[in-house]
Amino acid sequence: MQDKAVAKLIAAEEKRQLEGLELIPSENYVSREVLDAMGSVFTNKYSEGFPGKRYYGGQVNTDAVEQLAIDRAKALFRSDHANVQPHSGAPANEAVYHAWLEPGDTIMGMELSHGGHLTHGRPGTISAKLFNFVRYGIKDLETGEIDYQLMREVALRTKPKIILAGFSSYPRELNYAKFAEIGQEVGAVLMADMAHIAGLIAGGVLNNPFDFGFHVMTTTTHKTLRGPRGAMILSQGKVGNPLKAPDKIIENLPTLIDRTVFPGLQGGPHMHIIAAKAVALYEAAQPEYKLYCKQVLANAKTLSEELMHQGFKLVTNGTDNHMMLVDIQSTFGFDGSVAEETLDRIGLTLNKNVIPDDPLPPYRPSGIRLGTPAITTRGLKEEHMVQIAAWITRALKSHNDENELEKLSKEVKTFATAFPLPG
Ligand code: DSN
Repeated sequence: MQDKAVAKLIAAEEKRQLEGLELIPSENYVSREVLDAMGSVFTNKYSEGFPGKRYYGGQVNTDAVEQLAIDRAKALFRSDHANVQPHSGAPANEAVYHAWLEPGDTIMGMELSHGGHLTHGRPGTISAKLFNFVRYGIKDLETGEIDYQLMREVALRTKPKIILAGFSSYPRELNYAKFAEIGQEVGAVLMADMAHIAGLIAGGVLNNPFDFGFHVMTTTTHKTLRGPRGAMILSQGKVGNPLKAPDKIIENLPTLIDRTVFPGLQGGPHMHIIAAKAVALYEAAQPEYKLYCKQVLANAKTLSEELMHQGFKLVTNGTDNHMMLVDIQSTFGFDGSVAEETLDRIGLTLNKNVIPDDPLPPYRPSGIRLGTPAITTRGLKEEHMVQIAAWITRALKSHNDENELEKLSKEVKTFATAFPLPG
């Protein structure tokens, strides 16, 4: 590379990734094939429109590659329609909201400190300025069970046009049948934001909301799905859906969504990223991907049990998926940002995170969030989770002890470099 400054930074980032262990639950390592597609000549092409209907010439290969991505996404998630153009998860969610809602309409989403995402109506966001968000949340912090009775009461009172199931920090399975029941009663469209768990749904280890009558699903493509950074919107467009959501909207949903993505929110799709999405979707349909997903869950279960065994307080006392939330403040008397910085120093990367009803502010919250998708891609198994839990415990117990942190950092580096980076 002629540009030595950027070349140096890329090499340094590769070294950082190799010598540490990635525990941020929304990150992963992509394959060489996904990297190659992202770095391909599709980067050079403008393709406003959709396959077969574009506004520029020269689309023979872009049409084919986008159609491949669409077909693979539909087959993998069992949907009638797929839009693979959203640049990332936030615009994918915006596109669904704007497909048929009017400013002032109501959307029901998860309480943010209980696990909901910023795009689920955090004050100050564009969607929160335009729409009226109402909430559901966790009833029992020991089990993580959602308060479905309260959800129903609020839904009956506020008549949301969308009921949104989904989260970025909730370690349990949602009861999609309950969502569907309430959605049916109030005539809401059922939307699932599956960004964190789409890969695990594709791999068959977690439930698919479409099997419970959901109408729309958004997801990023770079988390458990192990693709490029980007997103997709999957939708069902058959009239006669068992739910009472307005048939006209359901019938037109795919078209409304396509129009909202382009030209509503975006211009030219990123065809190199769409090519890489197609590759990732191919990989997620292979038998070894199912084994990967099983291992992600097995690792998460072992890591959460080991942490609890070491005395950590886990929100909901465990996990059903790939992630766990740990209440650091109540165990150690310091906040999650101190834990994040301490563990960063020894090569374990994770993020500070609010816990349900957190008394502390988001930048210095009580908890941390960690997960197993990336380390499982790296080849780590249950026995390694025991080691990681022990490192976390030792580091946090001696977070002011420079010598101990230095020693731990060397241990992590020696261990991590034995597991080459995929790709
Ligand atoms: N930023 C992502 C996460 O880490 O969960 C959600 O979009």
